[in-house]
Amino acid sequence: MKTPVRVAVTGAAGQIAYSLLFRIAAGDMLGRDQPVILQLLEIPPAMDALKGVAMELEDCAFPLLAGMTLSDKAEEAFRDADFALLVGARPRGPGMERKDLLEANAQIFSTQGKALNDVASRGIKVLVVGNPANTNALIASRNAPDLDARAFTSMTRLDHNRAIAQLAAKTGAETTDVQRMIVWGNHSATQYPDISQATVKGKAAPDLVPRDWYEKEFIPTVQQRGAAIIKARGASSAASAASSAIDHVRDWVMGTPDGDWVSMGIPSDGSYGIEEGLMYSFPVTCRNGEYSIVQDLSVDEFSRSMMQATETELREERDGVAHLLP
Ligand code: NAX
Repeated sequence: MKTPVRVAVTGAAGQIAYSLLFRIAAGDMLGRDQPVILQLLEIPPAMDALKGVAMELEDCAFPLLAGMTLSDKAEEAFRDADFALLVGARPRGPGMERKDLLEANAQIFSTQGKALNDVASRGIKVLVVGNPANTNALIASRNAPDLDARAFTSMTRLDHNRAIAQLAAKTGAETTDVQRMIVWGNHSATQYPDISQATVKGKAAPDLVPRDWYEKEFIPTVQQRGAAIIKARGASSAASAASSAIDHVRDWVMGTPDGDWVSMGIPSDGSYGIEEGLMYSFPVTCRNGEYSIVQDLSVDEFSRSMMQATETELREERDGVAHLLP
């Protein structure tokens, strides 16, 4: 048996975690031969609920669950962590403006970035799920100067998976028939789900669907899917978000399949003209625990303007929290 790895999860008593933790402990994220120690972080009022979740995890008698810690202190939860899934965030309350939400979360993620910097494993991989995910990841990373900036990523895999499901449904194909989907930019309504490179059973996707459907139905449906789930379910996406977080980390660690790629929010290196340093979603391939941006894809005028619109929003979010960026 391998040595256990330490996986820190924040917001561990929340909705997403209620699905995520059980999948991690079952081995879906890091493999069926990789024991894990879960290091769970919550805020003090949620510690009782967190104890309940921990009792249920215990009751599953997962063979791979090698230990658990529960804490309301980031320095405890992140100690020696090999992975951190930052799910906990402040939800938008009544009367709260977008900038208030950004500010409240910026405080949380600057504190957590500092704690990761101080106590986490130097080889840590971080996935930020809590919204606004891209900007929260940027803040955490900038507050962790001793860690590799590339260790911080944000989740657009749910958007990527949603886009695959929509295209598969439209073309009467299986999701596994769809390859080379891209989600560019922010995990928000400005994201650009791009099928220009996508294939369905090896055929170019743009040739299989009407342009009108792509621009007027597909893109808005993927962009607004989170809101549609809230309307239908009365609560935001939880199990699907957890499943996508599992996909994100698994592919980062174990690699992407030959001939395909995934979308991840990562620090821009200036590829495709996107401002360096912004936490922007790109198409990436993963090998040996490292991701690289897929290069030299053709970008037409429509795509360029969509990619820039979401970049502009990310710049504005970053500028709004500039005082918390060292
Ligand atoms: P919940 O409100 O059910 O759970 C969040 C949990 O985080 C709560 O238990 C809360 O006590 C805890 N928390 C708050 N501040 C904390 C802190 N400073 N340290 C540790 N824990 C803290 O929300 P849930 O449905 O689980 O969603 C979590 C986050 O994911 C939200 O920000 C949500 O907007 C975001 N999402 C991101 C998605 C993505 O694709 N990137 C999709 C799904 C989801 O909307």
